[in-house]
Amino acid sequence: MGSSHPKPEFDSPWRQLDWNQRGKIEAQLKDFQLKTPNVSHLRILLCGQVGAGKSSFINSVESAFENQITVRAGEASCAGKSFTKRYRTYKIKNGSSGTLPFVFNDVMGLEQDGILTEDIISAMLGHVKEGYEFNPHKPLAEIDVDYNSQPSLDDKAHCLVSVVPANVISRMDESVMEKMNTVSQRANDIGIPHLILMTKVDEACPLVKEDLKKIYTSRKIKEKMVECSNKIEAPMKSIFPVKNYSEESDTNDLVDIIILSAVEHIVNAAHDYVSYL
Ligand SMILES: Nc1nc2c(ncn2[C@@H]2O[C@H](COP(=O)(O)OP(=O)(O)O)[C@@H](O)[C@H]2O)c(=O)[nH]1
Ligand SMILES: [Mg+2]
Repeated sequence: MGSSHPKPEFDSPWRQLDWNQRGKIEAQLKDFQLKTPNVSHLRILLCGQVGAGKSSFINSVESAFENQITVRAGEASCAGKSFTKRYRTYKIKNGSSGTLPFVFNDVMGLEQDGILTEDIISAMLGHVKEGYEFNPHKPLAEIDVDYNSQPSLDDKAHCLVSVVPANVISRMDESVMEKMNTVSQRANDIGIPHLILMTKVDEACPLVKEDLKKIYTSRKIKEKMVECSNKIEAPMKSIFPVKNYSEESDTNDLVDIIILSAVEHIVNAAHDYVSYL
């Protein structure tokens, strides 16, 4: 092939993912314990446009831990309206013995007519009470009953995760990007880590769709990550390409490994943050 047609696949992966270590990653997460007496769980805030795969990611994490497909966080069956309107915390079960020491929050999509930037920031700072229904036309105000004026460390987010689908990065809405960048800038000012989940890698690259193990050898995925890095102004190392469970009826090791290793990085970043508070 000539230089105008670069090979669609690199000879070796540019990031390592051990495809035999599903059990090890899972065990590490299940055994993970917080070393901070003032925080009882790590709170991970997911944001992104409607249809980005936020709910699917939460469900995929739960599915990986439960060894079966679960659909607790409402997933949209078709693109369009934002399914999630209420602020909800998702805990993940740890066998029959309790829950894992990290939780996820899913907010309404941030497209036009979606969640307001100030509301995502309020959620990040712990001001939004559980169950609050976001209003795209009016931000949560200090006088509202759903406003938590004295959030504890547990109420605050310890990691901000932007969820961006690999197959729409090139044509992502300017307003979505702007909201995302405003929120991540704020996170950065406070010191809250910001990571990016680049979802739907299967939709972005046929090689990966066919064989998930090619996620880090696919030129297309690397290109998408670079594009993501430029648009969201985040370093490559903070971007995690993932494939969520979407149409599968059973879990499998490859998806589990991709999902769990992303969770591991998110949890470590959140833990680092609370460790130095
Ligand atoms: N092929 C594929 N589909 C996905 C992936 N993640 C999510 N989806 C699908 O995208 C649609 C929107 O996902 P959803 O989780 O509801 O997005 P949310 O609005 O961000 O919560 C659903 O039909 C999902 O099944 C992925 O990684 N690959
Ligand atoms: Mg959702």
